[in-house]
Amino acid sequence: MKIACCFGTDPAQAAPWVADLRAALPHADVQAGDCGDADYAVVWRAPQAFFDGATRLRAIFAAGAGVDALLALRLPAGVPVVRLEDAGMGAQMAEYVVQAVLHRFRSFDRYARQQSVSRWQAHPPESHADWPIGILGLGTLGVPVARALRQLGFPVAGWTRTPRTLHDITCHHGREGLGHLLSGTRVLVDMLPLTPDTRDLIDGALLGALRPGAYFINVARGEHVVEADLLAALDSGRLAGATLDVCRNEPAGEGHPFWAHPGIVLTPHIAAATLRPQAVRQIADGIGALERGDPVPGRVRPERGY
Ligand code: OXD
Repeated sequence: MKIACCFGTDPAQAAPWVADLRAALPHADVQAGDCGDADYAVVWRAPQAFFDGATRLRAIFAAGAGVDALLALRLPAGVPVVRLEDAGMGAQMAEYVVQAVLHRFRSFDRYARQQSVSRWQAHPPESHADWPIGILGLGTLGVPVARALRQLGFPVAGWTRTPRTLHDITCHHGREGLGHLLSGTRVLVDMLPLTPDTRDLIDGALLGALRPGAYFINVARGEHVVEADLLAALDSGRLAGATLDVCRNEPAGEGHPFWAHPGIVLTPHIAAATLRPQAVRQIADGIGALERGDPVPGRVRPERGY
């Protein structure tokens, strides 16, 4: 069995993956390079050229959760794409979103501003009930985030394309459901996949439907957000603040308005990193399942886009 790995245009990036996959699948011939006659591909940020010579590919494993960039390529027809399911990312996402929510809920943003002017002033505690949180997307990563926030005592609602039921989380779906979620939300968390339906979803109208003075957290994709509308909502005070782990064009250039905006906390797409040991285990298990003819978790439905 041959496995080809590609992690961007620099072959050195693939080296640790090749080593770990060889250790996990000792009978496989694992190489960095293009697809050629490989049976399986393991990729992240692979260029189109990697797939162009594929002759007998049986599955493509994405070493990440979002497959928008991969699905935008011309992939060999009919070859299944499998993405990582959690693999340690759910816990990281929960940590990131919890800290972002607590930063505002416990007024750490205000205390940081006060420290810069040596002001010792306490603010009265807030009640969790006044901070309902709405999560867009309740997938493999959205659910652990929803549960972590719920455990802290926040009311949590989620929005999905199709109906879902989760204990203790209010679930909305469809266009109408989105309106219900937004009108009751004080902190909106974006955890959606990037698809034609979700591109530019977060615009002035959507932000304007949130409770006045709401906060926005984006740990998904920058392309969901109309950045000029987000800045306008912050500047008008309609939105009180935003914590953004992503932006439309990454990396954000020196002059990007997000860097200097007083209402924005910007981090460089680090909310949930791919953890190689967990990812390699999951990919090796997935290859094993396909070899046996068993179903493999994380299989992408291309018509749906995730
Ligand atoms: C992912 C990401 O999709 O890192 O895994 O953005």
